[in-house]
Amino acid sequence: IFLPHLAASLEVEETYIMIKPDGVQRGLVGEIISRFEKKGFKLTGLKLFECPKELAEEHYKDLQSKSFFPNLISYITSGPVVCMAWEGVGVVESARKLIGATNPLNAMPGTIRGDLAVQTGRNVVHGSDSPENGIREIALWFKEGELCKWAPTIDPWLNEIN
Ligand code: IDP
Ligand code: MG
Repeated sequence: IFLPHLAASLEVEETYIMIKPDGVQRGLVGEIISRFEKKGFKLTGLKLFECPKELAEEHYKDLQSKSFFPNLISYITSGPVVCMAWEGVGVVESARKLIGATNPLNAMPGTIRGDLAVQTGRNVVHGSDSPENGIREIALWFKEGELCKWAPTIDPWLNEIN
């Protein structure tokens, strides 16, 4: 049955997903991208990137006062990261669920961190925690022209309305 009231309430969001240096070094790039692809979200930005210290500090500015902040910045800048923008209905919350809890010890099996990581300080992937931060972080990590707004032909098989 077609339910227009449900479809109309669906809101497309965007989220910033980043494979951290440990994920790249461990050869998990394909595995991690695959999980978001298979779920049905739309990739709108993708690049391998060596993150400058200033950008890492800006990205994680809310954690500035934490004792682990210096270690977090050296971790994120220790090697190339994979920057991604993903779009979809409920993508921010959904991606957080796919990623799992911050501490891999608490991340459920089946999640990226639950399956692929051991320690909080080496938890392989980042995902925006709100739609507002999704927009903020994509603007921070991508330049104008690096994002690709496209219409996958499978859209009607994933969403009731496009
Ligand atoms: P999140 O990545 O699940 O959103 P946040 O609390 O936003 O978690 O922390 C950002 C990142 O900082 C974490 O993913 C992790 O890499 C690192 N981090 C957070 N808490 C700790 C800690 O207690 N020790 C070491 N690293 C931490
Ligand atoms: Mg966070």
